[in-house]
Amino acid sequence: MTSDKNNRTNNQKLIDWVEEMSALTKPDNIVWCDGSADEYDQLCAKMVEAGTLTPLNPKIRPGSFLANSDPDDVARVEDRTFICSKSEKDAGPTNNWIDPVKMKKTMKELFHGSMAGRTLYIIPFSMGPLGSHIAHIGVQLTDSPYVAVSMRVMTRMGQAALDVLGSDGDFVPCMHSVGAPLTKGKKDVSWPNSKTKYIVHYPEERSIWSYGSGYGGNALLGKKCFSLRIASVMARDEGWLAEHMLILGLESPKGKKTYVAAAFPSACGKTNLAMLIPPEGFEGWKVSTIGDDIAWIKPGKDGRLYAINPEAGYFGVVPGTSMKTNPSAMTMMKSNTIFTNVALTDDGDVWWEGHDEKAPNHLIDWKGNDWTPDSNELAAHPNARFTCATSQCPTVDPAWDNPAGVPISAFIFGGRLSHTFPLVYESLNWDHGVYMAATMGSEATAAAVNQAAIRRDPMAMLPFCGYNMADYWSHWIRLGQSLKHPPKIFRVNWFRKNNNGNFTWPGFGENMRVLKWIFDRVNDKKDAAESPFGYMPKYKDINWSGLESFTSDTFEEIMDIDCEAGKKEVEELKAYFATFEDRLPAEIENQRIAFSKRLNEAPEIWRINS
Ligand code: O2Y
Ligand code: MN
Repeated sequence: MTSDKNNRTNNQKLIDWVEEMSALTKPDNIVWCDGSADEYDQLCAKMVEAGTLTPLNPKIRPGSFLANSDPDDVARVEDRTFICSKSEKDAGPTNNWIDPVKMKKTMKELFHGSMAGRTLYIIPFSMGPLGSHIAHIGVQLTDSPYVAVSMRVMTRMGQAALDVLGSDGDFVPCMHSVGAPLTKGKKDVSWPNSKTKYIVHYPEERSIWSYGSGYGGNALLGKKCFSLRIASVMARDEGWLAEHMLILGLESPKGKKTYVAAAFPSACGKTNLAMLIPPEGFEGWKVSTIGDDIAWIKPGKDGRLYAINPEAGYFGVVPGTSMKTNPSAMTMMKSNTIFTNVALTDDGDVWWEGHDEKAPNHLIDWKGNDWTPDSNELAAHPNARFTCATSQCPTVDPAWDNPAGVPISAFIFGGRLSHTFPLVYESLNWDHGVYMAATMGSEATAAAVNQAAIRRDPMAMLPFCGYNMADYWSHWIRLGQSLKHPPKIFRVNWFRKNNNGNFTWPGFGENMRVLKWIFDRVNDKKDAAESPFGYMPKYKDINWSGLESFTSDTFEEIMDIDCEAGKKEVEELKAYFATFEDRLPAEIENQRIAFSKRLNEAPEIWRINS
């Protein structure tokens, strides 16, 4: 075993941990990553040689690569993700739990010798601007060079993070192995991984052990594992919020700037909303991007909440991205981008379903096979991704790297619901807003027909909350009640369908019209109607300039409330809440009862225009 430059830090906890983990995993080499451009280039060159990366045509996509993963390693593995708190009840009914002592034994057996024949990369990183009081340090150990280069894009990685850590700073240890030891003389594969996969979190210890996968959220441990599952526990204990939220800035033509944070379930277009381009009718308005996936939010001395995006890059879904759906993302990925699991064109560029250009006559698909438009297979995997630095985002907000964070004036929660739920509504108060967020969800895609059951995804945190979901609701309630200036809370639903089964709302850039009403509400314009769901805009309260074809009658289709359907929702929630037993906060059940009362007192159909 060779080891280089392990004098980069005098943090004894880190040195001891690296020693212990390298003794366990037995790598051939150890590399302390410095985060430099040279190191990145060398690792990419090594992966090109190994067949993991294909360089793209430098005339079309300078500095860019294509990676094709193993077809069995293409997404987060929720059924293999565990929250190993000491007590099962602390993980709650929505998480997989195994006793932490038992799980540690399993992990140690799996990691024993797992890096033989490979290099162990030590990756110090900061989640959040270096030195920010909202940021935290992690260190990932991994035997995957793909993870090492991805972490350089997605985090502030390398020597600068070690400098912030100092000699006695604390860090979250993130242990990762693809679980494919290389025996001497055996030829490596381009995407090593193991059929056995475990993504394990120890909330009390604040540590992560991930085994067997080299893909995305399973392997880039700063993202979902640290910034959401472990950070949500840190946030509960320390009085802040770690959320699955984009953060965007809205600036009026008069220069008034307001920041909002928004949570949507995975694959509901968060990146598109975060980079929205205002449509015709919004001349002089600007939308700017702080982040597209995760927000760390802490109370400030002035009684407001301040948010940072802990990440420094995007790991965005590619299929469906086009100049129509997200021109900013298209611009962003023109250079210096790692694409994973998209198709390769004959001239060395990339292509995916939903691209502006129609499919070329020939491609190499994401599995490495010849592909033509007649093929029955998809050219790109539906969860194909681009990895790209935030600094390349054309709509990046000037404050994206500000250690102080940005003040949050509104939280927006959305799901994918074809009926009952209006385009937008605002909570009556903080507790009601927490109830609205706790009960959000989407219809299962396959069952997206009328009145299909809702798969609840509270605050879009179902796969990401590192502790009991009901305790998490209590934490939200307590935190909001302690704030002098809590943000207002909104629910949106871009997906309501009309009687013909078609989406009524055009979405994408037109969502600006809803954001503008939210901007007005938080900036003290009071125009709204009070419905059983909450405060709602009347037709006249929305700017329709540039979308005059959207009439007041069409607006009714997505704003009127069927109170009978609302009552069914209240009943469904009774059974759902019962699964949380004695951990359910009384405030949440009280909100359900109050909602039921409002529905009972309302007409069968509550009409926005009456
Ligand atoms: O499959 C993966 O590992 C990607 S999941 C992902 C990636 C970026 C942002 N959000 C998500 C998500 O699942 O919410
Ligand atoms: Mn996400």
